Amino acid sequence: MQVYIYHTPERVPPDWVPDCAIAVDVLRATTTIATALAAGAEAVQVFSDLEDLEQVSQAWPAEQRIRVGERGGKKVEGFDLGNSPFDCTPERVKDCRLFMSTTNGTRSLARIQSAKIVLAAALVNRAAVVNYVHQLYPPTVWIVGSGWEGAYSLEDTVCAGAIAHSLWMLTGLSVAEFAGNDETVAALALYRHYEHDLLSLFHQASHGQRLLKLGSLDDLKYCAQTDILDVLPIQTEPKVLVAG
Ligand code: 3SL
Repeated sequence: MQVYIYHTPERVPPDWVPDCAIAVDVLRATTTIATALAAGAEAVQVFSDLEDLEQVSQAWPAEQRIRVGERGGKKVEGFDLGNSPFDCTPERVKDCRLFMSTTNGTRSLARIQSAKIVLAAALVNRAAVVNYVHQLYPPTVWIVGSGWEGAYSLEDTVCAGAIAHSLWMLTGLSVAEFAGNDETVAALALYRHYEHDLLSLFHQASHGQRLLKLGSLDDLKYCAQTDILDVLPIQTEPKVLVAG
């Protein structure tokens, strides 16, 4: 198995489809997706474009649809929810489909939709994703961070490093055998440096600071927890994820 980390969807090679691709947007889209599916949501359907989302969700029964829209860290006007994992309680989301568009995370999922296996991962569900990938043992794995509007983000890199680190430990391979690109080696090092203080890294990250200014400290604390949800968000049709 070889693991390639890409910092943003823009960095993904255009002419190559991996055996398995994992989208990461730890602050906060993939954390929210994992939380919603763990709370019993029927599925999460992702959109890059808000108008497409409104049109497609219109065909769904009103009592079973929740429209999640975030731009710049804030809820989109007229939508049911913003992108906080705390909104995804069983009372609110059970048996509902979330129709979701966020600034960056849902674009990463759209970018990797053609991979043979598509997963969404965050720190909260890292172990569930790692165990599944290790059992499957696909020859090529991509971990794709979402970044912020095309730019690198610390929090997605440290989460990609956390996933890669657990997987690497299970494989018993050397770093040279395991790492498909330099980004993977760098993400492993970043994770090992911060693994016992992920929240402090989130405080330093520019998107962490953006969320703190919006009053979302509790979201940062929640998203910094590792392995608390045993849920595997897996794509069953393009851009639709269910609990596997
Ligand atoms: O960029 C994204 O996709 C979001 O996760 C950003 S936020 O954390 O909801 O602000």
